[in-house]
Amino acid sequence: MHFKFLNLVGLSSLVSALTNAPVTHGNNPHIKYRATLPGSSSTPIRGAISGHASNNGTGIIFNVNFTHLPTDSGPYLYHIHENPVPADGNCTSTGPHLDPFNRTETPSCDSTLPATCQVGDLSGKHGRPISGTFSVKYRDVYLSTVSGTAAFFGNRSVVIHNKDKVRLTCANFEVVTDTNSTTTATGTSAASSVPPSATGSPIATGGAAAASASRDVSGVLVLIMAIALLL
Ligand SMILES: [Cu+2]
Repeated sequence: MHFKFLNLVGLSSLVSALTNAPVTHGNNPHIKYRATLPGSSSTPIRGAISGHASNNGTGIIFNVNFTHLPTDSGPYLYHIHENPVPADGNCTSTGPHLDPFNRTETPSCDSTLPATCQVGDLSGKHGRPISGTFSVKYRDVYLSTVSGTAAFFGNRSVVIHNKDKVRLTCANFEVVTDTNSTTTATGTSAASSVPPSATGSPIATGGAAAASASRDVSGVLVLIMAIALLL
């Protein structure tokens, strides 16, 4: 009975820790990826999202600028999805959200604990567009521009959903050769002057969560060893 209890505690800690995303480092500040929404006839939504590392290479700074968001379909959601958009533009083909640590959809993302959210759940972590123009800039320390890593987004897509999660528009990230990493897709830096608000998180979130994630992982390793000894 005692062993069973220990196993349950260990397993629940394991599940909890596995959902935490690690902070990414070593991202090249001179590489930028941008996804530009297509000129679709089925939605008026336009705009782009780009991501690049800051000079210290930790995490990714995103510049988001979506326009013409209809007033009757929000608050919207937008995510980085696992697969690229195929040539026919079908957003359904982008598959699920980028979720390399198998956190899955439930419970929904708690923006105060971003390491526990799906890596690709940008609106969950940083706020949902409401209507009109949505222009924000934030750092997400869980995505990466290092090709081949779990949180790499450069070969993936962004999808905007209405409030009922219907996929309205989507676009692929493509590399942008740009040594001036503060230039945004539209050539303006309006997003950088937007103060943190209910719909946008401030720069440099997640430090504490990251430290906690790393403690959790150590704890889990000890628990796994203990479980292995007990079994
Ligand atoms: Cu999505």
